Amino acid sequence: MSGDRRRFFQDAAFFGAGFLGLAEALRGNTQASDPKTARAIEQGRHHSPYGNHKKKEPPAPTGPDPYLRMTTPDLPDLPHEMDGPVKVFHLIAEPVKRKIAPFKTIDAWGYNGSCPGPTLQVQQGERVRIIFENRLPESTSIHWHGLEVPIEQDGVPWISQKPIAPGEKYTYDFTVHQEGTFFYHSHGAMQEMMGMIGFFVAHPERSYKPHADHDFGVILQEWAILPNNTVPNTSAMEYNWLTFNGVSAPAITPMIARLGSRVRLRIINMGMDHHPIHLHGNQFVLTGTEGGRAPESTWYPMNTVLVGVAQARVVEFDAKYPGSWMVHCHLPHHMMNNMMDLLRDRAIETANTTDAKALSQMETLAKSVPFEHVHHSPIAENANSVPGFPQDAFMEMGMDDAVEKPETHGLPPNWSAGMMGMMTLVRVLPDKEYEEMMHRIKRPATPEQKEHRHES
Ligand SMILES: [Cu+2]
Repeated sequence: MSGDRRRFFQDAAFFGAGFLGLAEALRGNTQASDPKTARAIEQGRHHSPYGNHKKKEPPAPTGPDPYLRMTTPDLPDLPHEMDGPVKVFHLIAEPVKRKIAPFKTIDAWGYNGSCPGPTLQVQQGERVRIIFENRLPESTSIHWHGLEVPIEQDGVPWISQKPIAPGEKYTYDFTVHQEGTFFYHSHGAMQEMMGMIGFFVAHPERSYKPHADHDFGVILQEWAILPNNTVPNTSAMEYNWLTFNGVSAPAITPMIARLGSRVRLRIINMGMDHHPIHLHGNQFVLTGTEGGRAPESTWYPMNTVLVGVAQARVVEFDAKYPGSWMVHCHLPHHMMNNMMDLLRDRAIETANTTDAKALSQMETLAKSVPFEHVHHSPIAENANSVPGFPQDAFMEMGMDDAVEKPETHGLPPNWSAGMMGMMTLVRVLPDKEYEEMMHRIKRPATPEQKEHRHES
């Protein structure tokens, strides 16, 4: 493989896609309950057999949440309003443009302008009303995965309800008597693979023990998107883009934890593959599944947790060691993004074009994007004579500036070259650095500060 050829494939990995706009801002909270919905509730169609009548009064509707909220990096929370003791959410299914990497925006489907959808957070015992609107071009419904709801609320087309037609609204209404890590998703398999999933977290009535200081959520997804395409192939069985919360490394926002704190990490999977999620430099315990909290007697040390399809896994660890610790899927092909640099040699035959044509095309594209390939890892002089070369070295493409955000402040130069696919960091910071980081996150770094952003 000539240097030019290699360079072409490197470029193709990042420039091959369309240059579409940023994901739309979160939309929500705009719909009012319609008469049909109100009537349905009055008629008791949504009555819970789990007996919210037995429950004591839900938590007070005003004031700060009585629990530690989960943070979902790169995804918003869905706002709510209170109708008496009922927590009311407005959830809208719609097409979404999602920027999964600095130069790759895809046409996915999601909720309220976000893919995956925004996070819903409630407390055990609360009654919720989700006023749902379908702005997709086809029918859909919402399934509340893991939640013990009345059959009318189960969200399976034709079994528990009629499909919700385009333009229609539907109200889901139930009492959350469980605690744990749940999710909502379309109950159409292909719609799931277009991205239609989100977190539904039920915080316990009484805090978990031991107490956690940080609570993070990660949604695992895989996508099959051909070069120069923006629409995922939902019938594919092989994937070339792997995301946490709808973003591929190195664009995934690192999680920030204070040294000495206890960190909870909730991971859910709504894809076609299983993902062994590994944490560097620490041991964690499995404290919960998609069914809720696990008894402490079942906890044992581990550092890799297999998150199967439709499962939730909750792990906790004490952040005893300062540093930027990787959290990543350990399947080798899930630690990469689009493997177009390997197209010609190993996988798919590219379009029939000459090197000259291809290079000219790539040069034109490269000029239009402020992105350069620098910081290649060294290779041996005889590299080209060694069978199997190249493997990883030439895939390392730093793009620190393109993915810079307050949470990446202080990472060593070219940090982004080592991060691809399902990969992020838990950055465990001592008090002073932690406070500075929190300040920076609230107020993004100024250009002057940016100049001094790297550790020496
Ligand atoms: Cu994986």
